[in-house]
Amino acid sequence: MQRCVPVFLDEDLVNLYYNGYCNNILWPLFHYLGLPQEDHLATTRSFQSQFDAYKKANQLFVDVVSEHYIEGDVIWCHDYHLMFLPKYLKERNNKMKVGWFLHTPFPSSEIQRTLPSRSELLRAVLVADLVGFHTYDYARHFVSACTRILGLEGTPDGVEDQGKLTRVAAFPIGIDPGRFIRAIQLPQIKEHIKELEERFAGRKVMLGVDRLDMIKGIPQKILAFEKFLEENPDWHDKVVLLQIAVPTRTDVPEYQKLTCQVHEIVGRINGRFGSLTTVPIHHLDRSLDFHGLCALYAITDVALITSLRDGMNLVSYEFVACQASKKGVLILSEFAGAAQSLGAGAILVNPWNITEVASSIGYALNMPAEEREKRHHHNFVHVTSHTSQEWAETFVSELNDTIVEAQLRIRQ
Ligand code: ADQ
Repeated sequence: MQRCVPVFLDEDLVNLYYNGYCNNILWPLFHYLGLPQEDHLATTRSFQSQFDAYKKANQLFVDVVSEHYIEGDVIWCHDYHLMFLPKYLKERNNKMKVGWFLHTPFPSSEIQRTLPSRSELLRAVLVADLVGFHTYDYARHFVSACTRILGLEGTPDGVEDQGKLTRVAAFPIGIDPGRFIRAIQLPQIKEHIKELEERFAGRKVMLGVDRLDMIKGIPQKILAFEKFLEENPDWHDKVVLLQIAVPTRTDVPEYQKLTCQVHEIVGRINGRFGSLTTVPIHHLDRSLDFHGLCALYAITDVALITSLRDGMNLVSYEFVACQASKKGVLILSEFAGAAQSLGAGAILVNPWNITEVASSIGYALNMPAEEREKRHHHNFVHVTSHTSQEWAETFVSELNDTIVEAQLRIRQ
């Protein structure tokens, strides 16, 4: 059976659709960073051509899906790149069962209102049978955008338009925890863990693992660590921050600027607080392989996740899965979707408040074992019982149920 089928887009379309509308407009907007603010007229013109390209690219996906569709199939559309898919699919064949899931936050309707194509996008998604988000808040924002912008009726189950209900609900994603738990038991990883522990002996290890994206709050995190070092000279050579940042969208000027900014801050802090033999921050601009990542998660005392906004944030889940023996502390942004599931076990912080993050670092590093164990237990139970498999099965089974219920309603 063919498991993956490509959709080919030419370079111009990739620029306008993927780099443009998806990543220059929707991504920042959905993360509360607003719309791009260039010269107004130029923006309007380029906005329209990017939006046209977005619709065209979505049509190309529909062509490929339709070619492979077999009656009875369930079609699950993912993310902000494909918001027109539900509409275009149903236009081709109204019998298709279509679900749409958003991996990013869905912002407050006040933010969504600023988007020039706001109504068209919402209407295109509403054609789906089931619309899913990571958290109840995002689902609520979507329903209120539909009521305020489109004037439709919100119900406890979703959005109603002339008797047709689109079900809207929260489906928090998870990870495959077994994969991480098994990995850290492998002899070669145990060996790697031992090497890392020797390498950082006598120091507490703090860890950040993020794509190098503005939403991940990396500069804010490093500035908070600097403030912690400033205020706690006793810790200077007793703690190290390992920040692993995978470069993304490296051809985009804003991302290049972010990389330079992070390098500059790291250089300054290492210059201020480092010695001839040690530095307080190890910053890597690259991704790690799975085993390397698991070993790092396992030796970490405090994970520091300070996203300014994040749909869920799976790094926090992966860290918890690898901490069965160490029981390290998770400092987590209250603006990550994961804060709603791991909030009782993590230390929640406002990533914009550098002073608060700095004092949370001190609290985490000094936390007594009993409290660490209690917090870890809470998170571990959640991560191991809310898996990616359960997430996918729940979404698909709800999609099937929603369609059966809709058919029953029509017959009544
Ligand atoms: P992302 O923004 O990519 O995903 P996240 O959920 O944290 O964010 O997942 C990142 C994945 O990449 C993790 O599996 C992590 O292990 C891996 N990764 C990150 N940095 C790495 C590194 N330096 N080396 C190796 N691997 C690295 C989007 C949304 C999130 C949402 C997910 C899933 O932005 O909010 O949680 O989708 O829905």
